[in-house]
Amino acid sequence: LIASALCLINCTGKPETTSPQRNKLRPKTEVKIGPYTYRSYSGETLGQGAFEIWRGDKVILREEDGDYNISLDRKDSNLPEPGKDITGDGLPDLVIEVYSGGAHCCFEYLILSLGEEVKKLDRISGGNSSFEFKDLNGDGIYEAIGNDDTFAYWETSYVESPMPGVILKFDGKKYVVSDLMRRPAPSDEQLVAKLEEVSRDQGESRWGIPPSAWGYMLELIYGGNGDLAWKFCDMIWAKRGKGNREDFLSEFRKQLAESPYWDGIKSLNGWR
Ligand SMILES: [Ca+2]
Repeated sequence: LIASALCLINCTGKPETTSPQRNKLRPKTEVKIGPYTYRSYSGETLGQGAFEIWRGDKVILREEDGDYNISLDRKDSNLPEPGKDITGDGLPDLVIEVYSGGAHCCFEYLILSLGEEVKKLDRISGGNSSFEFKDLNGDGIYEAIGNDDTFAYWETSYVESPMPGVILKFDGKKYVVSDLMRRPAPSDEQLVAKLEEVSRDQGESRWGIPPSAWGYMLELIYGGNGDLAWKFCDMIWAKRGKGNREDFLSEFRKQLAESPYWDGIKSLNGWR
């Protein structure tokens, strides 16, 4: 009720946060892409900027309450150059990185198609992770490369939290887990070497095993070698596990299923 009441006041006129007294917007970046002009603005504090897409004298798309960046805003940018077709349909695209501010969180990537119409193709929520857009396999369609922060703060501090790498591809409609994430399965020797390394890790948890243990399990799962993750868990548990391993695994699986990439991770591993 409160939300809709506020909307009646603010959604009809200029939103309160952008009124001159509250948050003065300063022009930041302007670039022309075909018939469109992209304009971004900095707010008084980080995370209070805005962007607009103009066609002629009309604003077609506007968003605010974020820090909006395109590749021109950065040297060595992780984003494609404005207007570059990254989806393979021949139409220009624009990737806008949205940063909401705060100590860590949060990055989002808005992918726009700027053809006859402006279309929002997808919005990737990176959470604590930034993403890089790059054509990894040379097919002309850009992959989005980042990390999954589903396990941030899980059973440990932020710095010790594993964040497995993800590679997303555009499937014509949205960004989904790419087969490029597949890694060759480690040999028995490699698994044993990893076991030695992880057993020596000083890191602690209430489960006895260090965060690097489930970090490596995630690395195996995110490389399509999930069945070896359970094997590795047995191995490390025999050395350092505390309490019931099945309880740990059930909590771990529950957290894993929270991942925004869970469906793709399941098919990568042939799990149902
Ligand atoms: Ca395109």
